Amino acid sequence: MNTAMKLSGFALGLAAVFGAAYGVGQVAGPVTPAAESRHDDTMAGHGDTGHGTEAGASGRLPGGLLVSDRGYTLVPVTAPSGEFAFRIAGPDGGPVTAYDVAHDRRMHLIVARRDLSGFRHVHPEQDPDGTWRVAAPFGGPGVWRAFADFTPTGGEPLTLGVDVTVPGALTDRPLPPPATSTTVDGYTVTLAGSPQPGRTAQLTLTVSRDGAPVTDLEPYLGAYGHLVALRQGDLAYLHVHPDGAPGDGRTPPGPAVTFRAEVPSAGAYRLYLDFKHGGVVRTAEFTVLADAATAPTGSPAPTPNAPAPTGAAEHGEPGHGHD
Ligand SMILES: [Cu+2]
Repeated sequence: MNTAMKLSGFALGLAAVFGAAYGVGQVAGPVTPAAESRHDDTMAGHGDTGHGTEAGASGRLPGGLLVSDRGYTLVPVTAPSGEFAFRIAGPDGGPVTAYDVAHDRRMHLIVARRDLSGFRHVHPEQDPDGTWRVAAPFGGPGVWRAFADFTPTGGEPLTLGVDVTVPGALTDRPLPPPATSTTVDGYTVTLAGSPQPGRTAQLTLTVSRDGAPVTDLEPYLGAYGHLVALRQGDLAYLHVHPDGAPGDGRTPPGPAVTFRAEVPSAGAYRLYLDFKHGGVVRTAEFTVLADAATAPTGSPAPTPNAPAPTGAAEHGEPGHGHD
């Protein structure tokens, strides 16, 4: 199978899942509904017959909101101090031990603090009994959301989420304001495009260093970039992969990496781009507003559950863009 087609199809499939959830969000959440959004024909290619009927039939939520879905449950288990361990209980109640490889790994664990001020993407090791273990994935005290992103063999791709509290002094950090440029570790990453509720939007991230475009990005987990979006307020999870793949003969290794993403509602989202260069994986972060047309420029608060920040540069590290 053509890898590029497969990756593209995967990303579009995720977009379709978020689209399916959109109708649910309209009913359940304090979100701004987009007027009668319509799927384009790429969605039709996946057999989508319209988001209303699909949402009603599947009842699917965005990824990461559920600790148990379609018979699979994320179960944290007791672990030595600092380590995070969990297993996935399958439909028969026993631990799942067979997983498909997706993007080079059988298990992707993404952790983010509930205030979106910390993010890591790690790969746990599996014990023979099915328990997954990873050393110290959490970046400090607070309430963290742990997302297990995996495909059980014989099943569909799933993202389950669970809260994990790391004891210590808690500092709630406001979400940085929206920005289209950020820096991390001497790299500047710019964002073109903005997510649209209920519609597939193109997001292009361009990497430079010292003013020069980076044209030798390295493949990381089978792609030149991985983009995770988390919705402020409930951390609804979206993970998309770029158009094109390393070695497909048409995808240059930077400086631009293009994604197609569909978010389930208006609101504020934090985007995390993982990219690899010089043998090191770095994460560039952005705050973006979906449905920016209805939100005042510079305000990250288009919805009642998105409080305005009281200050900038609160995350205590370089790499966060601010206006
Ligand atoms: Cu991963």
